[in-house]
Amino acid sequence: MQNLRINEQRLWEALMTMGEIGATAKGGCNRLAASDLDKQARDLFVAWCKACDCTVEIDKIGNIFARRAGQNNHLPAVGTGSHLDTQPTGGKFDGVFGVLAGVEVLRTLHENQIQTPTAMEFSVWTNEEGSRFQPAMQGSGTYVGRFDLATELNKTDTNGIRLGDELKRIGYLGDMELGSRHMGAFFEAHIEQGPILEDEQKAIGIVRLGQGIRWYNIEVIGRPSHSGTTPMHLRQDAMLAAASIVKEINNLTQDYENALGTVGYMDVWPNSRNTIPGKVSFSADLRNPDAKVLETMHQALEAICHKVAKEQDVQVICDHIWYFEPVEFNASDDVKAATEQLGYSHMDIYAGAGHDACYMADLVPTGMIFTPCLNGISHNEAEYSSPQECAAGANVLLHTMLAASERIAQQHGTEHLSATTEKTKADQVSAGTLNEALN
Ligand code: HGY
Ligand code: MN
Ligand code: MN
Repeated sequence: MQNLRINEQRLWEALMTMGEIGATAKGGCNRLAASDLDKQARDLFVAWCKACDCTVEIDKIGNIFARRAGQNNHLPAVGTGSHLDTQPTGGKFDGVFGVLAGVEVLRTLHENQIQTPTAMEFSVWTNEEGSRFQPAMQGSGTYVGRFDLATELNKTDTNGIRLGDELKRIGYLGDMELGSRHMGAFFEAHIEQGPILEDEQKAIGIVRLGQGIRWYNIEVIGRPSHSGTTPMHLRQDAMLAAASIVKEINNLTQDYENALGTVGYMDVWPNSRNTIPGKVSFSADLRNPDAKVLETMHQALEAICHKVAKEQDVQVICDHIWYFEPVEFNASDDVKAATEQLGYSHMDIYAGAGHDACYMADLVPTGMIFTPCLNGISHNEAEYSSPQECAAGANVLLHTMLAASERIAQQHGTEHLSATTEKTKADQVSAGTLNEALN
């Protein structure tokens, strides 16, 4: 088993085939959550898994679970997975690499007819990106109980279309209960989406922590008025106020180590060049690996909104819609052991982006495997990871999952054994009973 390796070429072909679904002219992917393109990608994933004798189930928020049976299917399974939805100008690797590294692990086990001690589960999580519907990691967050199912299914996109209706339309509004998979460990492979592994020339990132995230919907309400007849001192200019807040968000990040602040979405009303904007709605994304610093940044943002409202005689509504608390991955050492066994260069790192594994860590021992990406670029059509880098990540995933499966079987075997040992002292339980109990 130590010499088992995934098939680099087959993984690359899978990535390029999946990348054709929603392909953009600049070589990226535009495959928004619960869109027809997302359906096509999901269907392809399901077909690939069924071709390797998996059973497939869909839960009530559209998460997909493909299960490959093991020797003892009563034991908790080892899971892996990521997401297939992309940013509007996304790449071929964000999320997709983690899903297809899982498929490549599946194919490697299948073609070598390896029966793993436990079942293995390969998953796709709904709307990890949080671009079309908010928040991010919506499917995994709802699965672990961080979000309310009905509330999330009622979320709408900017055209007022409901997530629940879209999942139904694309055939992925399942009936499986959330949180019901019997898993004992979860691992997610993902491109780093930053420059560190490339700069440090490391093949693998052992992800120790997922940083904290706070998202906001901010609405500035001024007074629409004629751009040619309204003196500057009489204006209630929603755009000027919004721009002041955007600039202040950038300034506040200078005050704290590792602080990040981004305004990525903005909607202007009435959006006419000769009318002073009456209303500007925009997003704010604050991040920090330290929960206390992120809380201080949150308070600073609220103070900025009050200050601008007062100084510029506008109304500012700052709606804090999502808080993701920094998370430590408690199965990172499994990833490190497999990486060292395989001889790949590696370093500890923390995740700047959110990931589905960040929520799975609520339920089971969880780890993440990072691979480098070219110039640290992501959420960009130029996103790129080489076949060799992808293969390294998938090999680490394969051996991390195999080791976890062995460990779970031993743990349970030991429990059974210790239980049986207790019983043997009392009533001579036979080996047959042990096998019966394990199977
Ligand atoms: O926002 C994030 O970090 C991720 O791309 N959903
Ligand atoms: Mn991602
Ligand atoms: Mn992303």
